[in-house]
Amino acid sequence: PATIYLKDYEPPAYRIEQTQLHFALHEDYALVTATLSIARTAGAPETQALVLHGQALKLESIQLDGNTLGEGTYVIDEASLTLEAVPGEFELRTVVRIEPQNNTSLEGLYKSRTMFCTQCEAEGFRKITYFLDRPDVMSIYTVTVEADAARYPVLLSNGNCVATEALASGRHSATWHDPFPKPAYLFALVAGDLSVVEDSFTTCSGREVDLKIFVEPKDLDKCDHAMDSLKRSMRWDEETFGREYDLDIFNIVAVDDFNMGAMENKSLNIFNTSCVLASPDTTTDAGYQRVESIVAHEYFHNWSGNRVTCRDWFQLSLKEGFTVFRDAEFSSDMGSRTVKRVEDVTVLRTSQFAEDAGPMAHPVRPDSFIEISNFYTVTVYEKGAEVVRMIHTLLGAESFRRGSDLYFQRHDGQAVTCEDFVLAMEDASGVDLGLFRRWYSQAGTPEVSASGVYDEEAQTYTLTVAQRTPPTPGQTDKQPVVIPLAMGLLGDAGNLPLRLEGELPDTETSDNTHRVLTVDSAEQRFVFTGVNEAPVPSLLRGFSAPVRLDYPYTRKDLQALISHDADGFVRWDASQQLAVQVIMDVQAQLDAGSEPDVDPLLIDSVAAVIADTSLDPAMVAMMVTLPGENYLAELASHTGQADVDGIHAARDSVREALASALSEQWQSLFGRLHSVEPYQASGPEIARRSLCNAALGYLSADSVDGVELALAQYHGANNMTDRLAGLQAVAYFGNDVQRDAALADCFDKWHHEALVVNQWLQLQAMLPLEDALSRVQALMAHDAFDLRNPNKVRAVIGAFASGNPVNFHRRDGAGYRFLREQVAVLDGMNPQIASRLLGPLTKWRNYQGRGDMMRAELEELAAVSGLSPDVFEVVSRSLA
Ligand code: B3K
Ligand code: ZN
Repeated sequence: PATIYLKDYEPPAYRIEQTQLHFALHEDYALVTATLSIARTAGAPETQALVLHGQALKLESIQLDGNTLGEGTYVIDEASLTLEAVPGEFELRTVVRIEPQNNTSLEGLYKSRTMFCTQCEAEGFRKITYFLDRPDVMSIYTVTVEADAARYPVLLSNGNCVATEALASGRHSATWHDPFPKPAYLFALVAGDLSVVEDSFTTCSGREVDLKIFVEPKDLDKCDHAMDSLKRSMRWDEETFGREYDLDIFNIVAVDDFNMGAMENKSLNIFNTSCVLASPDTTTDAGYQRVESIVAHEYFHNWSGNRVTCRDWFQLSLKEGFTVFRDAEFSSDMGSRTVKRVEDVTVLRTSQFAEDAGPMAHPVRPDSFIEISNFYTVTVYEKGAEVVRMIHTLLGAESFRRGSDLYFQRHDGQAVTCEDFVLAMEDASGVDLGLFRRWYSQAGTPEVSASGVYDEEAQTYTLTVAQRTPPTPGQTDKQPVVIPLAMGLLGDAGNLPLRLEGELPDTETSDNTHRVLTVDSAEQRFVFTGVNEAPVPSLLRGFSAPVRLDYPYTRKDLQALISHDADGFVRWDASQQLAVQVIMDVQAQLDAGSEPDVDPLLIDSVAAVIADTSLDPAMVAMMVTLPGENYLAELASHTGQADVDGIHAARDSVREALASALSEQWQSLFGRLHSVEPYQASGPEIARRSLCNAALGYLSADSVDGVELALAQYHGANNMTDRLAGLQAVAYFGNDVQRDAALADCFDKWHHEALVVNQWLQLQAMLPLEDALSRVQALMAHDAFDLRNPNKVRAVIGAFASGNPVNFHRRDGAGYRFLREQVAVLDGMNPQIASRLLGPLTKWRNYQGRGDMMRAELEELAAVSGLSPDVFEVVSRSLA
C-alpha cells in the first residue's frame, strides 16, 4: 500500500456542486444512483482527467449529460473510476450495486442487526458511490431513501425531510435535503424500525429545534440522559462560544455495531449504543459521564468540524483537538474542573505518552500515512486538545474567545488547516504564536527538568527549567517548544506571593501567588525575589502543558503539596508521585527477596487525605487510588524496561498495606457514605459513590468481611455503579466459589441487556487470575459473544490485551499468540478494529524479557498475505 504525504497536497481539480442520491435498499443488495453536477475548478487544465474514488462497487451504468458511456470511455480499478476527458461543466450519473448485508467492515453502508446505517469518516463514502471522497470537496446533498415500509418505517438522512411517498409492493421513500454544503464524510443514512424520544430546544435567537433520539423500542427508557446532555450542550455552546445551532432538526440514532463512539454527521449523529443509552440499572457513573461528554462532543462538531471542516486528513486535529478541548471545558463547567482534569491527564500520561514514545509516534498534524483510520489517535485527539488548551492559557480566556469567533467567521463554509486556526488566534489576540507552532509538527513528549535553589540571605528562589524532546521515528532533531508553565511557591503556611526579579511590586495581579511562566528555550532561569522561606515549588499546575516534568521532590515536599497546595491538580499529582516512589521501593525490595516495607509516610498521607473534609470526595477517591499498572509500566519503560509481574506484585502489596493499616478508616468511610437512596447521576452523588466504592475496594482487599460487604452491595444495589463495584470486588478478592456464583448471577439477571453483558465480559477479561487466558477463550465461545460486534471484541479481546497486563504478558507468550491470532481473523472482517487491537503488541520494546516474543508475533502477522492497509501499516511501523 502507498504512503500519502502532506507535502503532496493539491487542491481538487473538480468540484461537485450538487449531489443527488437515490438509495434502493433491499435485503440482498442496494442500488445507489448518484447524480452529480461537476465543474472543473478555475485554473485546472482542460486535459485534467476526472478521477473519482470508489471501492467495492459494481458499476451498473454511467451517463454523462444523459448519454450512456460505453466501455472503453472510462477506466475502473479497485479504488477509482477515471474519465480521461470531460467538459468544464457536466452532469454525471452512475448506478452502482453494493451489498450492505455483507459489509462487516462497518464502514460505508452496512447493516447493524435489523437496520441500515452508514459510517463515512474518513473515507467510507467511496464504498457507497463513485465520488471525490476528500474533505475539501463540499457539496449540497438531496437524498432519497427507498425501502420496505414494514421493515424500515423510519428513513433518515441529513438536513430536512422534504418529501415522503408510498410506493408499490409495500415500499416507501423519504427525500432529505441538507442546505449546508458538506464533505462526503459527513453524509449519513439510516433505515430501520426505530422508536423515538422527542424534545425541543429554543435557540438564543428564538428558533425552535426538534430534537429526536432514535433507538430500538426496548431502549426507549434509556434516552433521557442523552437528551438532557444535548440540551445542555446546545445552551453551553451558545453561551461559551457564541455558537447557535443552524437547522430546525437534530437527530441522534443509536446503533449496536459501531467501530467507535459516535459520529457527527450533519444533523444526523450516529452513536454507538454504549455512548448514548443510559439508565441507572445498566449504566455506571462513568458511563453517564461518557454519554454526556460524547453527546456534547458530536454536537460541538456542528461548528468545529462541520461548518468549518478540514482541508485534508492531515489536519484532523483541527476539528478533533479543538472539539475535545471544547467538550472537556463543557464537562468541567457541568461538574468538577479538577476531577475532569485529573481524568484527562491520566489518559494522556498513560496512553498518549506511550504512543509518543513508541514506534507509532506522530505529530498532532501527521505528515504521512498509509491508512488514515490509524490516525484517530490519542495524539491527534488528546494531545491536540492540549495544544488548543495551551493556546487558551497563553492568550487568556477573552482573547481566545475573540480568536475562535474570528476563526468561525473567517472560515465558515470552508475546508481549512491547523495553520488557519493558529492564524485566527494570533490575529485576534496579537500574541505571536510563531515558535508555538512546533507543537503541531514535532512528535514526542518534551521532558522538562526543573531544579530550585533558595538563597536565604538574598531572599531569592531560583528556578532553573530545562527541556529536551527525545527523538521519534523519522524525526531525530528536535527543537525547544513553547511551554506555558503554571506555578506557585508553597511555604509553610500556604502559597507565597510571587515577584520575578526586575518586576515592580505594582505589576502584581490580584492573585499574586499563581502565574504562568513561558518556557521556550533549552534552558531558562527564573529568579523570584522577596521569598522569605525555603519554598516547595508547585509546578505544572492544572497540567498546563503535555510534558514529563521532573523535579527532585523529597517525600516531605510531596506531603506538603498533597496537604495544602492551592492547586487541586498538583495535590493529586503529588499523591501519585508519592505512591509511585513507594511502589518502586517495594518492587525493589521484592526483587531483592526481602519483605516489603511500605513507607509509613504514604500511609499517613492517605490517612490525612481521608480525614480532610475540605476536599471533594471525588478528589479524595482519586488521591487514595494507586496509579494504574499501565501507567507504572509506562514510567518504567521511559527509563528502562517494564517488569510487568514486578509492578503488579508491588502495587498489590502497597494496596494491601493501605488496606490493612487503614482498615478502620475505610470502614468508617464506607459506613458514612454507603447509601441505598434512589440513584441520581448528580456530581455530589457520583463523588460520594466513587469514594464509597474506593473504600469498599480496600475493605475487600483486606478481609473476608470486606468481601461479604461487597457481596451484599452487589445483591442489594439499586444502580449499576454500586452493583458493578460490588461484583468487581468479589471477583478480585473473593474465593473461587464466591466469584463464580456472583458472576453467574449477574449474567442470569442481566443477559437481556447487551450493555450490561459487555461490562460483565470486560470485568472478567481483566481479572488477574492465573487461568485468565482460558477464561477469555471460554468467554469468546459464550453465546453472549459475537466477533462481528466491536463492543464485544473490545470488551473481551481489547480488555484482555490492554487491561490485564500480567496475563497478556504471560511468560510463555500465550497472550501474545492469542492476540495475533485474533487480529489475523478480525482483519478479514473489520480492519479498523483489527488494527486498533494491535496497539499493545506495538510496545514490544518496553517489556523486560518479552520483547523477542512480542516482535515474533508481529513478524508472523507481517508474513500473512492480503493484510489490510490498516494492519499492514501498524505492523510495519512497529517493526521498523
Ligand atoms: N469523527 C468521528 C470519528 C471517526 C473515526 C473514523 N475512523 C468521531 C468523533 O471524533 O467525533
Ligand atoms: Zn470528534
